[in-house]
Amino acid sequence: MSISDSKETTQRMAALHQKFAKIYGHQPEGIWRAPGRVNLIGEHTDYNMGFVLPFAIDKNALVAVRRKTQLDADRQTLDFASTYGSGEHPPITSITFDELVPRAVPGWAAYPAAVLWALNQLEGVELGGIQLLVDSDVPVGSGLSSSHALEVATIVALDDLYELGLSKVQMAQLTQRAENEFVGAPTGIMDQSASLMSHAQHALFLDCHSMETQAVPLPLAQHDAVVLVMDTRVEHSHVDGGYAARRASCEQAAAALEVQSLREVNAVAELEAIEDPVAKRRAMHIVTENRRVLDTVFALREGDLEAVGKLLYQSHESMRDDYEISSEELDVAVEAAMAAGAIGARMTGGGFGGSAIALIKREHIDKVSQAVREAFDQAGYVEPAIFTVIADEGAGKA
Ligand code: GAF
Repeated sequence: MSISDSKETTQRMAALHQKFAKIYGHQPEGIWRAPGRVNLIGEHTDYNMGFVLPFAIDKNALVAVRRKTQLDADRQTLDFASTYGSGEHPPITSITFDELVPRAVPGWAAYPAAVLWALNQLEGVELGGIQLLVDSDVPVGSGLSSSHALEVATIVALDDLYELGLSKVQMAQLTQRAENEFVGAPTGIMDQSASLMSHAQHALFLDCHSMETQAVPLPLAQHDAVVLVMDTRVEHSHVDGGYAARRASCEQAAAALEVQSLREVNAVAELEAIEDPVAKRRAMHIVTENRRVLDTVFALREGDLEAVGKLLYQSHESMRDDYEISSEELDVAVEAAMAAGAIGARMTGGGFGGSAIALIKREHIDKVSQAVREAFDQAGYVEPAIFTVIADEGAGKA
């Protein structure tokens, strides 16, 4: 069973239906669901055309949508509302298609708006006004891809309602365009792909160059193991400079090596030709991380969780030392989890805050959680949010 069938989701859906009717005075035409993700390994490799290995988690965005009709007075406006922290009467953000301009929509509404904008760029597609209500339990700013969940829920809803017949790859590419051009975050294609293409109890092995995927079984139950998320509650954002700077360094390194992307570099020795020491270190992470993804897929297929754990920790070291995207809080979480017996641990997602993950034995959940909480307390950090996640099914009609 996946979370989409769970009692909790059914209850959330019923509440969303009711709230939609209350806010907009109509029933929604349907509710669509898109999960957040954890990236097991393969960080910042997506925009280098490399390999990633994320999985969708049992936390998701739900989007209730209704297309406006001739009978709606303001039938050309796009109305967005969210249940998030809004009490009984959430405010409605209304914009016209004329106002649907890159970087012009503030706050969370930028994400569904970005998707409408991206779809409208397609030849032959002309969307009308809609009413949309969002409910999400993917923690915001925690590196678990809350914004992509929202974009993906919106695109699967609109694809269904307008019978656009988009493939999952097209939807991933369109949401990437939405994020890059409309929201202004220069992100890759991993997060939306994970939300769209994942399968329950599997990780998604994605080649970001060919967009080929393989579902890799996660042998967690066999080993009585779980994935623990340690959200540092230090919010991160990809619109800020750090992410773009890493991307620019990778492009600089690729140019120095005269290759299209760092994906084409197979051996670390080839990096000697890069003169700039920072670009060289960044490229070192990408080249070694691509290799670690392939090795992790192999180890998962062999059922060798110890080997997976080692690769996760090596990935963390590489992000801390070569890519320099970790933070003190993430390092403390990872070290405390490892010292308390984790099989492996690493920061996950874009970095500069957000979450780390630990691969642990189920019997160690309390011990590891407690150790991380104590380490945060001693360091004077805010209390982390710690919870286990399961690998869930990708987006669809709820
Ligand atoms: C963020 C981005 F959105 C992804 O595209 C990816 O680059 C990730 O950071 C790092 O692996 O989540």
